[in-house]
Amino acid sequence: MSTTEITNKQLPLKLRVLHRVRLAIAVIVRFFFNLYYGNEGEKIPPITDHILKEPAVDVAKKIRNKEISSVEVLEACIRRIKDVNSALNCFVEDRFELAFKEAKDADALILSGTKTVEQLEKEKPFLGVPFTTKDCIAVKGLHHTSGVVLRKDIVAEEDADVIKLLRDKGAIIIGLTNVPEICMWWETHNHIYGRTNNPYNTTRIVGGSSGGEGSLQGAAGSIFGIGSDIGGSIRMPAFFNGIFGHKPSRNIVSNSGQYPIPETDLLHSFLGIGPMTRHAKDLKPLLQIISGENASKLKLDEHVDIKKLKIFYQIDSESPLTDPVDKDIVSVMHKVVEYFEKQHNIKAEEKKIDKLRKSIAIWLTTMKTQRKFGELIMKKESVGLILLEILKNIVGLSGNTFIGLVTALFDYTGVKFGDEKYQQYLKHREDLENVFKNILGDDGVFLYPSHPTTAPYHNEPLVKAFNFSYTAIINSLGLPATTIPLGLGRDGLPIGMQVIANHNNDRLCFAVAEELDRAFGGWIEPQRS
Ligand SMILES: *C1O[C@H](CO)[C@@H](O)[C@H](O)[C@H]1NC(C)=O
Ligand SMILES: *[C@@H]1O[C@H](CO)[C@@H](O)[C@H](O)[C@H]1NC(C)=O
Ligand SMILES: *[C@@H]1O[C@H](CO)[C@@H](O)[C@H](O)[C@H]1NC(C)=O
Repeated sequence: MSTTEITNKQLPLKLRVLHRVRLAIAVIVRFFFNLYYGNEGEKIPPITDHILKEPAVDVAKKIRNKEISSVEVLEACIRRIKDVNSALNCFVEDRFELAFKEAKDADALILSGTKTVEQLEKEKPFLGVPFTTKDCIAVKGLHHTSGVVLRKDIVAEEDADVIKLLRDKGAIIIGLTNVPEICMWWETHNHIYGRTNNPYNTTRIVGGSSGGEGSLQGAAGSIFGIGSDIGGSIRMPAFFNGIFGHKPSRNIVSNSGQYPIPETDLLHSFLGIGPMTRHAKDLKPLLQIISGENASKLKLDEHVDIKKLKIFYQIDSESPLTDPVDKDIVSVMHKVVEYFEKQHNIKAEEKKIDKLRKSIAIWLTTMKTQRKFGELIMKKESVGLILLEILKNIVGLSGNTFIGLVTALFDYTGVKFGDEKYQQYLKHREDLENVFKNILGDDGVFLYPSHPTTAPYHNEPLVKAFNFSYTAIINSLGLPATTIPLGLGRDGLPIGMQVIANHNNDRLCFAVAEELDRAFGGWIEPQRS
């Protein structure tokens, strides 16, 4: 397909005016948020246990080779969690005692010599490695609230499939991290555990919904994390907290044990459970494990020759509903393009995919189901009850978050599940999927912002509601995508981008992530100076 076919037309005047007005409002709003939040924020201490800075695969190797014990690694994680959690409020429930028992068992197995190091590497590649996951992914014996007050006493009776698969390979789950109410907003805050803060600057959000996990991984509180992503819930927190995060290709990783469970096959195809790590090289082995029997579809062992990749990029979604992309992000994406040209002689091709302008409308519409959003967060719901709850919220008496209630209210407006408009958007989704399939082929990757700005102040997403379109549209298309950290911006907050590949070509995303991890420095310890 030639670029001209998909070249964007001049925006209509109405939209250009709307865009200008939005920009003006954004500047004014930023000014007030600056006045309110523009303080130092809370400090977090430096990392003292060096093992926390290492890739999970290296930690696993050291444990197998008896260079460090699993118990020692676990102790380092617990010390770090205790050091940072008062400032970050990212970690919400532990199973430290059980984890200690499992770590001792792992060490005993290694010391017993009943298996060779090679056998252990093959059968239990993450033996003794402590990890964490978000509260909405079931861990037997721990709470499973999804940040919904009505669910505050619910305890999971069984592990989610991904947790089972990881434990089977020797990894040790040590606790849960915070999420937004029902995992449906991009600031992590709920009325059970409160609000989570960004390790690079606690006045900023961590993103959502795997926001507690993003914050904890950014702060190096466990060796790796597992998140889930239906609109950017892995990739936004990864971006805001300076780590790698991968949303797998559709229908590869089992969603069983995640709450809420998607209602339809289409929504299942949007949702992906995936790894969140400080090092790119951990992504592939972790996806290999959590894909279970589906791993073979991804051909993860096949070598990827970077020099043979086709690289495409687009820096703006062209949407009048989102801000222009921050200049630090634009500049670093250009540096990435230059890097591939210099190092690998690949001339990246810029795209202007016009249909991306519809991203947010496509996602919001195709996310609709018969179930009302409010049913997930309220005992009984109707427009009247939602309005009443909003009043209660304003005086601090509601179990629901403000944004949760507003979302429930908006659910009553606009397109209805199954109606003519809905069908039209299904068609738009399909068309856009075909555009991407044609561009990407079997050897293409697409570089695109994970988000247009660095981490906003707390509550600021309320006035930037649609800025998550960059990640959300990729869920609708079922494509694999990895957020890659690329240093810090002028405000000291992480910047980066996402790399997208065709269905089941997750290995191309990983090859690019590993290359750029080496070239651009990857994860940077927060508040290091
Ligand atoms: C997000 O929205 C806010 C407010 O409109 C704006 O300032 C910011 O730059 C936006 N970023 C993007 C990409 O939309
Ligand atoms: C956090 O952000 C505020 C407001 O932008 C700034 O004044 C402060 O210096 C930042 N703190 C750190 C630790 O960078
Ligand atoms: C494999 O994929 C199928 C179809 O998407 C899914 O139902 C199943 O849960 C997956 N299996 C695992 C182990 O992830």
